[in-house]
Parts: sequence; C-alpha cells; structure tokens
Amino acid sequence: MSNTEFLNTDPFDAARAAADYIAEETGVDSHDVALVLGSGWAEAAELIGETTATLSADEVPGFSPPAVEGHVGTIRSVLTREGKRALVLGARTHYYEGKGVRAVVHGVRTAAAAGCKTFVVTNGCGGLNESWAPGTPVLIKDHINLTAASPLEGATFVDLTDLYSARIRKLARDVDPSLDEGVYAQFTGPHYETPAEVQYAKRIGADLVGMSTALEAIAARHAGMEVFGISLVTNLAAGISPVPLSHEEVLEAGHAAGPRISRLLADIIAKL
Ligand code: 8IG
Repeated sequence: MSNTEFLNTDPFDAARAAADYIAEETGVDSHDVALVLGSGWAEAAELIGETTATLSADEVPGFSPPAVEGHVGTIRSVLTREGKRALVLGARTHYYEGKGVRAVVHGVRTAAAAGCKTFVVTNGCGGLNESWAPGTPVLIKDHINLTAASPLEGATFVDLTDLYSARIRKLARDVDPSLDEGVYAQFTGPHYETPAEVQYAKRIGADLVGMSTALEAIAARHAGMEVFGISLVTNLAAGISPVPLSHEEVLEAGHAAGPRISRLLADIIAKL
C-alpha cells in the first residue's frame, strides 16, 4: 500500500497511525499546538523554539511531498521557551492537487491525534483591500468556502459560528495592535481568479482570496481544536493590482516580510 492509498482506510485511523509514527520518531508523546506553514511562512517558524526532531513528510503515513515551490516538505517537533511542544507541518496538500479532501486535512487530523489543542493555519493569499501592501499579515476572522467541498463525511453537523478563535485573535492584537482582520475566501485554484471573480468575492464579503485554509479549519474545529488563522497578503488580487500576478512576486513578498511575521508568529505562540 502506498503512502497515500493509506487514506482509503478510515481517515481517523490514518491520522492515529501518523500520530503514533510522529510520537515514536520525535520522542514526544504529545504535542500542544500545530502550525501549518503556507506560502511565505516557511522561515517564520524559526523563532518559535528549538527544533528537536525533523521528519521528512513522505516518511509519515498518509503525507506526501509538497507540490509547490516555497513550501517545505518536513514535519518538525519544536520545543518553545515556555516548554510547549509545537508540531510544525511544513508540507500542505492543496485541494487542487486532486488527491481528495481526506488528503488535504490529513495533517490537521494527525495534529489532533498527536494531542494538539490549538491549530494555527497560515497561508499566502491575494488581498482585496488596496491598503494591504504585499507583505502585510492579516488575521482571519471568518471564511467563505468556495470549494463546494467539505472535509466532513456523513451527517456530521459542526457549528462554525466562532470558527476562528476570538481569544487568540485578541492575543495577536496584543502583540501587534496594527494587525487588521479579514474574511478569507477559499477558491479551488490552481489558477488565480479573474478580475470578475475577485469583484464577486468582494461583494459576498471576502477580503482575502486563496487556495487553502477553509477546509483545514473546518476539520480542525471538528477535531476539537481551537483555530487561529493568519494570512500573508503576498499580492493584490487580480484586477485590484494594475500588474499581473506571478509566483515570483509571491515568493519575494514572503521573503521581505520574513522578519516581521517570524517575530509575530513566535510571540503569538508564546502567549497561547
Ligand atoms: I500566494 O491572489 C496567493 N495565493 N486564489 N488568489 C488565490 N490564491 C492565492 C493568491 C491569489 N495569491
């Protein structure tokens, strides 16, 4: 059975097996908080604490190597200065990879099975607010799931009224009072939006557009974790910006914002 065929078994059994593997290989029985690092956030985990173990994502049951340049295919165990254990997921499976929603949220369920009570989801995205220059971090206060998919199967009715923790958003604003908040719309991608789609997103209440996060946040809530989401606006969304979008621009904005968002993420984790 290949690594991802594994997900054809019960997804929660698959997560349990991955968590057991992580506990065994890292020597850490239980983790406290999980972070998934999106575009631009790869280096932001460096200040969180000391990395005590690094696993290659493709060795962990159900995980596969990342499909995107700028993403890191590792799963790390980090010990924070406060003595907390953080599980840093450098590999994310995107919905557009076509591996199915189970694969998209496998890391989330693995984090929960590994003991995590808090799930921190980061991403790089397009911004609809012109005052957000590329490189601006924005707190996610809510989302609009435009994928027409759910990570939940069967009659699993989960309340999402307060999906993105108001408590942790407040901690983040205590760290940096200048942080804005926004509504994140998950499109399927992998193409970027047309300008008309960006205007549509704006009219239905979105401030940020991207290709991840919403499905993961739903699975995290279902698994009982407190969810915190933060986006890095790496580009103005199509049609908002006078110039066409490029993946190079995305990587560059992430790099330039590095020191600020690294400090920010570490300070928020320290306060959890
Ligand atoms: I980085 O403008 C990044 N990811 N959908 N739109 C969508 N995803 C993105 C964008 C964007 N920028």
